[in-house]
Amino acid sequence: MKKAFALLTVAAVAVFCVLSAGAAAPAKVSGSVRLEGSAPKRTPISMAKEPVCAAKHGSSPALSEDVVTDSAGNLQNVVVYVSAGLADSPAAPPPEPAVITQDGCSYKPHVLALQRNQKLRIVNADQTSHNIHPMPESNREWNKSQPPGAPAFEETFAREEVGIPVKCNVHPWMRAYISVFKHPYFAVTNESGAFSIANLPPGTYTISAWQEKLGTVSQSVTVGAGEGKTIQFAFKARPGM
Ligand SMILES: [Cu+2]
Repeated sequence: MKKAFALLTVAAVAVFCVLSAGAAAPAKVSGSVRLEGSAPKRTPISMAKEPVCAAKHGSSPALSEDVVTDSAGNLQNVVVYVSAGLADSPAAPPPEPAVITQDGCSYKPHVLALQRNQKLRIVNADQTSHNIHPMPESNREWNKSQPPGAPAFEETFAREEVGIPVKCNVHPWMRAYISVFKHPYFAVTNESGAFSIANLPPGTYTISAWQEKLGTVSQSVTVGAGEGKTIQFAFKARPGM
């Protein structure tokens, strides 16, 4: 009888260990975003008014970045993020800053995502002055001038907000978009339109994809412990976009 009880205890502990290990195993949602229909042609940006930037681009001028696809129609610069389904527990921002660089009178990256209160480091790599000016709806608006050779500076955004437009008060063609999240479950699609959101707690989520010209599309996905799911998003090309 004692032996049987001991065996039962061992079995119970084993089951508990397996269950708790399973519950702790994070899930992953990855996939890609594409544009259905023909992508608009990217147009060259004239930087004649800023010769140091024009010279940086040489014989291949910078191209418009509002819709960027590869030859298969995969969309770059789409922000993919969990928009519903997470427990509302605040996530501490990562210690390393996100970085945006003004280089050749373009913002690199063109689309950036970070956590609220995570530092955003702003770098001027050009031999000219820039004036970075985010235009948020629910965060604090600011704009700062950065002469050539000036040190990088840091700013933060306190509230969740998707697609904050950023302009340069000196160079009207410069445009970037910053998205701020209260959790770490977001990604920006790469040149192949791919994204990956890892370390998700198992659950059912609404995943949204935001593109500056095309808006937002969403879908629901359920991931179990340790599970990886692949999902696809598609935007439809509109005439004259
Ligand atoms: Cu500028």
